[in-house]
Amino acid sequence: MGRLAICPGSFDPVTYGHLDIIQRGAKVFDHLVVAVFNNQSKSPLFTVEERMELLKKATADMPNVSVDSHSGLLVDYAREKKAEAIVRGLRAVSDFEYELQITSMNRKLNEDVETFFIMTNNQYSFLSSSMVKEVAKYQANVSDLVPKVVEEALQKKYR
Ligand code: COD
Repeated sequence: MGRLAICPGSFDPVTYGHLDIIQRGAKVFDHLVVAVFNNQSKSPLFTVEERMELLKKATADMPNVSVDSHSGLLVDYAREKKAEAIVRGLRAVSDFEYELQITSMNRKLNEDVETFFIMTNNQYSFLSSSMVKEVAKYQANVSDLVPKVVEEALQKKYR
């Protein structure tokens, strides 16, 4: 079966920043499961099903990547999947404290799963789903920031 890692997130919607992390994570692990969670502190634009659909299309050319969702705790999901690692991306310093909190909590809940961080590609260091949504809402061009399927889905939402 090989080494399995989970790349968790809200992915509301998936951006080129996420895809960069997913692609690089998939090079290191035998299998990478991208798992969509509902982050309680964010009110989502896309449903979990819509977010999964967009992720599936955006990762269709990555053979060792699959897409799933879970509504409970990340560490329980990791245990269930027998994952060895959680993969997260780091952008600016501002991400650090948040990630440190999540990682510390997750480690307290499940000592067996290790979290790995991948530094953002400079090109995407200021890219976030919330900024993409903000910009798309005012009909600005987001084609450099998200795949075509996501661009179209955003246009539909904000029409
Ligand atoms: N460049 C590099 N990395 C990026 C970029 C970019 N431009 N944009 C995003 N990323 C990274 C993020 O740093 C993150 O690692 C990943 O991509 C996903 O990002 P988001 O914003 O979609 O995901 P989050 O931060 O909302 O995900 C939060 C979780 C869903 C992981 C969290 O809420 C969670 O674990 N929920 C389940 C409940 C739980 O277990 N809670 C206890 C832990 S606190």
